[in-house]
This record gives sequence, structure tokens and C-alpha cells, in this order.
Amino acid sequence: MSRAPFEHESPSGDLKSVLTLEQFIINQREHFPHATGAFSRLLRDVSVAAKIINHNIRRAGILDVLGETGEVNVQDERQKKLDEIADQELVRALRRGGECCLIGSEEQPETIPMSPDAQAQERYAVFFDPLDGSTNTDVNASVGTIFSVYTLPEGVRPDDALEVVLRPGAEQVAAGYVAYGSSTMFVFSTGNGVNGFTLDPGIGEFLLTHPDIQIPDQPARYSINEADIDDFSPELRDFLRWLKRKDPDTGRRIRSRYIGSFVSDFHRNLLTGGLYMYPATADHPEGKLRLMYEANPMAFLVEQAGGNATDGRRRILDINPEHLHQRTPLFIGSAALVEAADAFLQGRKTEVTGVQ
Ligand code: P6P
Repeated sequence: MSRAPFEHESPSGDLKSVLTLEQFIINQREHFPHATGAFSRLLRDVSVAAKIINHNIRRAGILDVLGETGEVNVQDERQKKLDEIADQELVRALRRGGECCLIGSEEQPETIPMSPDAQAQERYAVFFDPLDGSTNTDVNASVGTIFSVYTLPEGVRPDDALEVVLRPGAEQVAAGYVAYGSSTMFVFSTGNGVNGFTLDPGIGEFLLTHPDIQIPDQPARYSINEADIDDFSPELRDFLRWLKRKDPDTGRRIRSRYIGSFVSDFHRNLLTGGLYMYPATADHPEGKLRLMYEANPMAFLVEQAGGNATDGRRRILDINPEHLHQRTPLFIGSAALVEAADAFLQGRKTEVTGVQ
């Protein structure tokens, strides 16, 4: 039985019937015939952490939470205070919620077992990047949180859980992100499409504002750090020249946008069409983005929205992970653009329309 939408007075004065995230998740339980409510409670736990992280971010300049902790994380990156806060809030919410048996975080060298029992009663493992793009926090630019959810077979011991759950992204049961931008949005999928919720700070609820998101085929923007262009392969440089050509029909060019936060660039491209690329570079020969808690969850979402995600050769969701912090080259966004990038990178550019 679906719950009635939440009646919400929008600024323009007309009533908008929108669902809260909690109501939506409960309604979604119809897609999980064996759902015990644990999965719904897990998603609620992540959304609670998102609200607390958002609260800290929105007051960062007021609270003493800008700047660095002085630590270097397992990624060999200087940790920001907000990285640490976001990581702590997600661990705290998932531990308090009691539905998660294992956590893998970008900020933690090893996984964190949640269940003290000999055999994990909880069935979910959650991997996350607590604060993606955190170098943006000190300059008031947008950042994000990314999460990925796997189930674990009954009775797996927490000590054995990682090797059991280190599985291709195609086996995720849910994935999502929080974009802390001009508004704060919670976007997720459980395999039945992608839905976006906007936080109404006045009532502390995420409200359904972007139902059934589909990435436009017609791309508006591309995102890549072209400072690394001398590291790019000739095939990738050839693709970028093709990508920037003037459309013979419209005379227009695709525009470049690179925010320095994968979540922000991904979110914009998801709504307006586009392509985000982080290829192998001299500094990141395996690529910079992490498979388990950046590439996999966003690949799950973009495929649910009709897009595509590869490492230039393979579907991201088919990659067999070998370790928790594994990196991968990433080409993700509108399907036709990802396919064109792959064709150029694999020497098949003559298959791409518009190739001179
Ligand atoms: P560069 C943030 O550290 C991140 O992982 C992504 O969010 C972002 O797109 C990228 O790195 C920026 O990296 O090398 O262009 O500064």
C-alpha cells in the first residue's frame, strides 16, 4: 500500500505533492518481496548521516572544521577536517542503525567490521567515499558523498566478509550519492531506476524532486582535467579533438565543465547529458577514481539512468575487484559518448559518426 505523498507548500505558493525519502523507500519495499525492513532502515541510516554532514558543511566557515587534520589518509592525500567528520558520521550512523555488518571507507586503510558476533547477523556491506572533492571545502565549492551497498550471505564471519563481498559492481543491491551543492540532493537506485531527493532544511526531510532520472543522449558538457593532456594517449587526444568539433548541423560545440568534485560533475552530466573522464595519467597510472566506492556506485546509477561506464575497454560493473582501494580509469555518462570514447581508445574510431 503506497503512502500518501507529503503535501508541501512550495515558495511559489502552489502545493506540490512530494514524497519524503522515507515514504519513498517504504513504497519501494514492494520491489523487495523478502524485505524485512532492514534494507529500508540501512538507507535511512545513510540519509541521517547525510543530513548531519550537510549541517557541518553549511556551517564550515563558522565552525572550526575547515582546513586539514594534519593527517595523510590511506590514499596518500592530505585529509581535510570535513573528510574526518563525514567519515565519522557515516560510521556512527551505520553502527547505531545496526543493519550493516561491514564498512569500507576511502578514509580507512582497512574495512571496519560492525558486528561483534562470531557470525554477521546483518546482511549489508557498505562502501563509501565520505566526502568526495574535499579540496573544494575551503573555497566554498561543491562536494559529495558516494555510497555502495552489497548483501552478504547469511553466516559470513566479519573477518571473512571482505573477501566474500569484494565482488563486481554488477552485484551491488543499491548505490547513491549526496551532492552538497546550491541545494543538497540525495540520489540513489536500488536497481529500479534512479530517483533524486532535495533536502528541505526547514523540515529536515529529503523530498522527491527528480523522479526516474534518465541521462539525456544529447550531451551538454564534458569533464576532464586537461592539465594532464601531455599524459594522455594519442587516441585520447584524438577523441578530445573530435569531442570539441563544431556540430555541422547546429554549429555549436559541447562545453567543458570540471568542478574538481566527481559527484558534482557526475550529477550535472546525469541531468543535462555529458561525459566525465579520468584516464590513466603519469601521477595515476591506474586512474585516480576508486573502483569500490566511486566508480562502481556511479556506474550502477548511470546504467540505471540509461548511460554507460567503462575503463576505456571494460564495463566498470564487470571488473573483478582485487583490493578495497583499487583505482580505475573512468569514462562515464551519456551512452553514445562513452561508446565513442571506447572506440577511439580501442583504435575503432572509424566506427564513430562524424569522424573525419
Ligand atoms: P584532479 C577528488 O579528489 C577526485 O577524486 C574527484 O572528485 C575529482 O573529479 C578529481 O579527484 C579531481 O582530480 O587530479 O583533476 O585534481
